[in-house]
Amino acid sequence: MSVIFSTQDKYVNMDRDAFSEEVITPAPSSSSVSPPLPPPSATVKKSTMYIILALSVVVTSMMFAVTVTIVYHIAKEGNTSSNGGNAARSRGGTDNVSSGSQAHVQATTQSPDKGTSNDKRSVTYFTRWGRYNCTRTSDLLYAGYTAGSRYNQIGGTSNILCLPKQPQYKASFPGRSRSYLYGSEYNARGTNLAAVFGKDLNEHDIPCAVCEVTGSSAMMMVPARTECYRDWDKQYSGYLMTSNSAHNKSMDIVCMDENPESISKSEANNNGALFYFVEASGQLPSPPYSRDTEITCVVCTK
Ligand SMILES: [Ca+2]
Ligand SMILES: [Ca+2]
Repeated sequence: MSVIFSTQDKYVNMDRDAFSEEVITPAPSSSSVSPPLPPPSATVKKSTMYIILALSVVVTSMMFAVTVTIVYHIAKEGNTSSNGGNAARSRGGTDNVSSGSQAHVQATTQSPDKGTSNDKRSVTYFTRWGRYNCTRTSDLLYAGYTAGSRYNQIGGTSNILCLPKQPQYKASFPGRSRSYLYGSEYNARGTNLAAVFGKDLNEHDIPCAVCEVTGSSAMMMVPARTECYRDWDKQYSGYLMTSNSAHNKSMDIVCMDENPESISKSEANNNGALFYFVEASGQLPSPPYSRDTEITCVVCTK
């Protein structure tokens, strides 16, 4: 069915159903041609937030890792240059350091060796003539017999030795020796050994002891003294003794302990290396040196 609309009013001849259709369904407006975008849903918003958050975490982690790496390399280079500088200074390098710094490095390098060597390696020794034992401040290394050449021989040695009680031998070929060592005796009959030592040791053989002193590095025997000079420690004092001036044999002069001992059962007169007191004579100033007085001695360590 069709209806007639006024042409004056822009009536047109239209199909009735079409007209009804238009009444039921309004004609699309200009806005319906370009409809607005629907608003983002809540799911889309959350996803975006998660992505942004993840990206932030990744970027922050990367920046942290880069920072840590840079700091590590800077610190490593600092240590390397520091060690290199010390090494160069230890080798006498020419890097720009103050003399004070160089002195500190050298002192630090040398100090352990110096301390160890001075405290633990320093040792000296002396022979205590006329005794089997050592002093309070020394340790016995060995004890034995005082020996030398015989009093009436021209050759041989002038040294006086402290022979150990237990010798160690190598080759043995009897009869080919051309020099001899003898035992020794206190032989100062004319000067009255008993008056000096307080006991009669005439013809008795002489013992000896080799003593070591830890913590000291020097030893000296001072003649004509009973006390040490400053900063030296007294080990023992006694009397100078050596060979008789009228005998053929010249011998070392030794400091015999003021309280001597003798080798057991050595009273027989065997006349090997004979020891006598020593007295001042000749052009030595008198006073203070006096004739007929036994010259003293002291053994000191430092
Ligand atoms: Ca004897
Ligand atoms: Ca004798």
